[in-house]
Amino acid sequence: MKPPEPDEASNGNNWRKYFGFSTDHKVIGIQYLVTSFLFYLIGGLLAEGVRVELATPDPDFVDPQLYNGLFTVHATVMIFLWIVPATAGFANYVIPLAIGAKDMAFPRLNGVGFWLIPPGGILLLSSFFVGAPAAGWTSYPPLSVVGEKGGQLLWILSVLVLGTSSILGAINFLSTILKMRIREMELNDMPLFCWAMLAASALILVSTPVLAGALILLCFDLMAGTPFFNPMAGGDPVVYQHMFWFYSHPAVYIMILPVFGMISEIIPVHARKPIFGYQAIAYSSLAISFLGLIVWAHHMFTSGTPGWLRMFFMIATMAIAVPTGIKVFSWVATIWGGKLRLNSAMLFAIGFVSMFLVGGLSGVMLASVPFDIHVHDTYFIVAHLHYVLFGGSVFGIYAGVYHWFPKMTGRMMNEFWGKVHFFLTFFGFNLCFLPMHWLGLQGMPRRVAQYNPEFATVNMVCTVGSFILAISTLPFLFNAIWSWIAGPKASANPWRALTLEWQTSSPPPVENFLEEPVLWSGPYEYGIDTLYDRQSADELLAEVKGEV
Ligand code: HEM
Ligand SMILES: [Cu+2]
Repeated sequence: MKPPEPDEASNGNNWRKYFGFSTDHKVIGIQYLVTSFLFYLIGGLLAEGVRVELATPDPDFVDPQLYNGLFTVHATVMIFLWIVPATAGFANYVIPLAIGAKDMAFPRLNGVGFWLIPPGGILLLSSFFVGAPAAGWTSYPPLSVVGEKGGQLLWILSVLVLGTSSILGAINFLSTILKMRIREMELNDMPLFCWAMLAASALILVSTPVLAGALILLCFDLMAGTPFFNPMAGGDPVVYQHMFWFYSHPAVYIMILPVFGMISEIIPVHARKPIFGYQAIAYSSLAISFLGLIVWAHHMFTSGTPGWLRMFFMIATMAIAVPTGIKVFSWVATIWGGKLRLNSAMLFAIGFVSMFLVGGLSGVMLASVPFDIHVHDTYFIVAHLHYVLFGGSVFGIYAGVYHWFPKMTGRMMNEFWGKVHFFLTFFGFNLCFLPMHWLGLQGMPRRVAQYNPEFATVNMVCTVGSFILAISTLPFLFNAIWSWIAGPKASANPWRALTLEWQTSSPPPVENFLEEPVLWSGPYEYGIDTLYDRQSADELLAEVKGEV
């Protein structure tokens, strides 16, 4: 049988369904992606506010209190309203298709998970009207319980709502991946994205409730004057730090593991080679997830943590470099000698590997106690975290958009503008964040609106870089909107990929597959039979379905 025509497949495909409560994982996936991208634009505007302030050494653009609000809300938006929901969007869209399922295990819960995001975002942003939270995205007491109450309360409520959404998503991903695969697909036949989401979801389930606990106690301290964390009333702020980082260190893996998974899907397809070290990549996700739970106090080397404990956390942190290095090595080995298509998806994937590597290396430096004490709370930290979160997660998310856009919309994106987007982003990102390493080593403190004039020139360079970054978003935005409306039609399998989402039409029909998908090969057996590799997408599909 012919694969279904996209039009017939996307029956009832009107734009209104994206604005209502849906139980279709594909609609929900796109809802997550579009919503989180809108929040990314807002978080980016706030970041530009921060960078304009820092363009000159004096606190002259906004008042310092508002500056604190800008970087606090910027960071909170980027983490809880952009990266976490954007990766949930990809997982939602891709995973049921890639395991041959009709939908997620709990479709209604899935809809609820998404619909918690907009109210969470509105709560957070409305804090600007009542005195924005100003204690940083970490909200350490006592700072967070002695300032303006309204904004801080909204911050706590918002993060609680967004954390709940993330937990609901995790329950769904675990159940879907473990229970909904087509019969022939064993765990070791799963696409690596599924392994990564297993590991990330387990982390979410174990760590997010601890954050919720910490925030509820913080809320009591703030509103009712209880003394859990407030030292002025006899509480212990270090306990808050432990509880906060017990979530927030794993959070960096919650943000990066899904992207690791996406990159493991994208690289072999566009390098036309089998993935190097399937099992090593799969199990290293689990190892990262386990180790990620026992390193949180590397954020607290300067919080009076005893020496022997610092030693433990230093060694455990450095150990994470092993499973992470295994992944980086495997991606490079997959690219090595491949028949590369340097399209936008692949460029962003390679950009991801190289930029994440820089962030990973500065991470290993920070794991070392003496070095961390030296650069604690300086711009070195800001440089490090942006190489991981932006050079890592954001580059990976863009790679994912270019790769799965044809599947999601039935249209191809424009390659020329995709490349313009990549090179502007790559250049702007490095111009903005690379010099911050040096600023940090020279001692420029983070989270302060005013700085020593000797840093003025370098800060101006960072600010110019941030403008280029902001501009780099425009070609992407126009490309995505224009291609969605009027891009060339995409076939079912434009990249000639082997995972199951490419066996159905683009976009897929309501229940994903008109006939049971066939597990025709392992997920990454590219380039093994060269004749097979030269076939067109339709020939391939026909052959698989036994029609030649
Ligand atoms: C996805 C993208 C981004 C993420 C996930 C992100 C995340 C963060 C986080 C978590 C912080 C908090 C650091 C702290 O603990 O104080 C932060 C601070 C900051 N971000 Fe971003 N950011 C992103 C994009 C950007 C962009 C595009 C810019 C510049 C245009 C930017 C500029 C800054 C600056 C300057 C600070 C430091 C504020 C300060 O400590 O004084 N960020 N960001
Ligand atoms: Cu950490």
